[in-house]
Amino acid sequence: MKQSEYIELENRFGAHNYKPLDVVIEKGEGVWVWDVDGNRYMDCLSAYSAVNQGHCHPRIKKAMQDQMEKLTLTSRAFRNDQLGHFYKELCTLTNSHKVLPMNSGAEAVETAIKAVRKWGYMIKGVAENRAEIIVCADNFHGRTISIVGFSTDPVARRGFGPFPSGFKVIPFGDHEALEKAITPETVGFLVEPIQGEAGVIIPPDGYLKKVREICTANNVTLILDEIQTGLGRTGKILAEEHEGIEADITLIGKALSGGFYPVSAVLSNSEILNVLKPGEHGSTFGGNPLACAVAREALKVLAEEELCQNAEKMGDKFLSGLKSIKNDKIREIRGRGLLLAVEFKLNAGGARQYCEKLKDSGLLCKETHDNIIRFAPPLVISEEQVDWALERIKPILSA
Ligand code: IF1
Repeated sequence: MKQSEYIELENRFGAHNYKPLDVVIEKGEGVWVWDVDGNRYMDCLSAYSAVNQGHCHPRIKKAMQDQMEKLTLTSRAFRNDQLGHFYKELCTLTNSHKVLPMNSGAEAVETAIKAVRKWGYMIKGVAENRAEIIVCADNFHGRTISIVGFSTDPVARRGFGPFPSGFKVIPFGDHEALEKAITPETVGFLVEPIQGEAGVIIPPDGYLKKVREICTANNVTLILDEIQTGLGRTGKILAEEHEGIEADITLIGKALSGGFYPVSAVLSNSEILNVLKPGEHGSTFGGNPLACAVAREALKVLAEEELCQNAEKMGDKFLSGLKSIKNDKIREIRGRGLLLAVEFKLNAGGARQYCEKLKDSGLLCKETHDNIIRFAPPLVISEEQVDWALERIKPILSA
């Protein structure tokens, strides 16, 4: 079948809630993917940071195959032999006390919202139905009704109301705004350490440290959404480590399975997660043995292949390569680890045209907003592969 026929098929029978680049991928390995015509591309998006370990990592594949031969799903009505090991290994790696397993990132965010509200009523002593959660402008935390309800992106929200109340929006990167917004009814502050969808927006140095202090001083839980920034992407297991802080609740997903399966988790301490009692929260697939086996191996691969270290090293190299590009149309080039972005000026005619050209030269990239290109290859990328990418990116982005 021709690429155009695959595309026609999708367009005819599928909902049109995406506008993908017209490349039909059928195979992936490491940083590479191949389309149905056999053309090879370097994946510079990593499924939005879900394939940090590289496509079809052989060890994760083996773990998944082995587990699926034995047992895939029990539901949480019964116990399974993978769950406890998964909890313990995840807690050890992330320095957490307790885990609540879910599937998608949005579900982890929803879970955190439920947990901090309950904590607010049971422990902090907020009056019933008064709990308030502070979030940031230009946030991206997922697509459910309550999450899009506190989005500031009109496209994400428009036409989907009414939304749950109890959220207050402040600017990102402004700790004074947080201090001012907190009231006795504030139970949590939900924030991304680096805003991904907003265009890889890195807050001022010291922001998270200040935020940590303010939350502690006011008995407000700090909820870090590390679904995109976590698990090695920025050069650390969690991006919070860059400022030497610890969130009260950390959300991870995406690369927790290396892209094999939807696995997410809420990481927290006992005081917060113990407020959820039997029957108050759950998920048919959350914590299933297949998910646990896959995630356990995905975490081992991150640690044993030293992918944080590689992300830091290759990220520095990639960033300095990008920074050598001279083009008046570029506004800023920024990044941390292998989460990088080139932002064009608003009058540059958009980033999509560059993504199309990059695709034709063998790199798959995605614009975010109209004028920003994100570069986020799998963390297994080698020095030669970074050079390969830069050789192609430089002439295209210089033009
Ligand atoms: C889509 C963006 C990335 C996330 C953070 C929670 C979630 C995400 C920080 C929800 C998901 C994805 C979803 C994807 C696009 C994408 C994305 F461009 F929109 F922002 F990664 F950069 N918190 N991000 O980034 O996780 O429920 O999807 O598992 O197409 O919506 P999910």
